[in-house]
Amino acid sequence: MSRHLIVDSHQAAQMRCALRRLEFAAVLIVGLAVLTTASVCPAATVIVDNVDAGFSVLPGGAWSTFSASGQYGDDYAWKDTDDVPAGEVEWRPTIGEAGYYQVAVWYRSTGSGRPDNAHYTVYHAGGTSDVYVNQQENGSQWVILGTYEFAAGTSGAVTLTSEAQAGKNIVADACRFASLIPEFRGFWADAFHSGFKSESQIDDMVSRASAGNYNAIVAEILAYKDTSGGGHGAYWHSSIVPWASEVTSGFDPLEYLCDRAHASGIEVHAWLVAYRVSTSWPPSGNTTISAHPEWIMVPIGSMGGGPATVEGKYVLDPGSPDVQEYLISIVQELVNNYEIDGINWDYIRYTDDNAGTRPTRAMRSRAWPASRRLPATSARPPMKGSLRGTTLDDVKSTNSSAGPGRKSPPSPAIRASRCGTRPI
Ligand SMILES: [Ca+2]
Repeated sequence: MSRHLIVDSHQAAQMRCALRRLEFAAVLIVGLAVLTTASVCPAATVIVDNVDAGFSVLPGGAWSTFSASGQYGDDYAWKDTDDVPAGEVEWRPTIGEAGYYQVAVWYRSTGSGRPDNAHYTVYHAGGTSDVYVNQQENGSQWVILGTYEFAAGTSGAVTLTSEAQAGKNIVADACRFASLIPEFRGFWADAFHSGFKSESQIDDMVSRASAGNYNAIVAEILAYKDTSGGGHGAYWHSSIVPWASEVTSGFDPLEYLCDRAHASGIEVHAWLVAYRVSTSWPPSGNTTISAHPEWIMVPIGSMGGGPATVEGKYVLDPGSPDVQEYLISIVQELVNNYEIDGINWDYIRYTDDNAGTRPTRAMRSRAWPASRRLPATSARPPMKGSLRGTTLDDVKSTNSSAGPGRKSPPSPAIRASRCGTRPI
């Protein structure tokens, strides 16, 4: 499965759901400050046992219960197929999210004592489906009735009638509804701790992710666009952003991470801090941004001067088309050369109410001294939409050009979530 996922805090709650369920405490998790939205995880699998509230004996003949090895849970219901009147039972799940579910039933088999034509009826979004099961075999395991679409809620159900092969005892035990909705069970591995700084760290992280049943790693391969400290710089062989200190000509963390994770069936999503550059000026190692101080967002009180920090950091101006093109070039480099499965934009917003430039050329021209103003009559392309939208457009049109030692580029199927900037 290959996809591109562009997210910010809106999807963090989904990740938190996965983290809660899987209790994988050893992973590196940051960005928890944005994990503030309470949410309810949709149940991926619903099992209704004969003792659960979703199980009921419908009007008609009564059913007995019995307990024996091979049952699901504490006991099971059963009925003589010769009983008059016949009886019927029902499993009615509470479906958390509409979609397709694989339906399976559990019964304890005693061989010839069971009917060979137990008649189940599945009530689903597309109507009803009758399924006959030979309860003389395949007992004490999930026996699949098929895959059906269900609406959210309690409109779906499975019933079983005791009308079956004569002289047998039919069993009604548990029924399972397993969602086929893809789950994103990811965690974030930040750039400021161990995790993907060496081959041994990556081996360990992927091993833990696999053991924890994760299917995605969101790795912060670009936290700062300079090299002034640990965790700063690109964690891949970039020709655009200076390399992090751990990156060498012989070790490409992103390439190795993609290799190892994909070998374990785990996706790799590139976590990029969108606009943050550095804590000092000029940004060490980044000659491109150093040459473009007009790309830097400044507090309103500092407009007309040189680069200034916003909340202690030099950050790019989200309203600048040059900035957008610079960031898009980074994404294109990643998509062209690595088998990443998604892009995770972080801090894709203005970080302060009192800083920035309005997204009009005229406003920027007034804000910057003449020596740094944008050309008033340049052939600059028109202001594009959000960085997210620009990313989608540009990455979709990116041509493949894998370099030596790199992976073939993925097919950039892209899914975007709600995210974006807020105006100043
Ligand atoms: Ca049971």
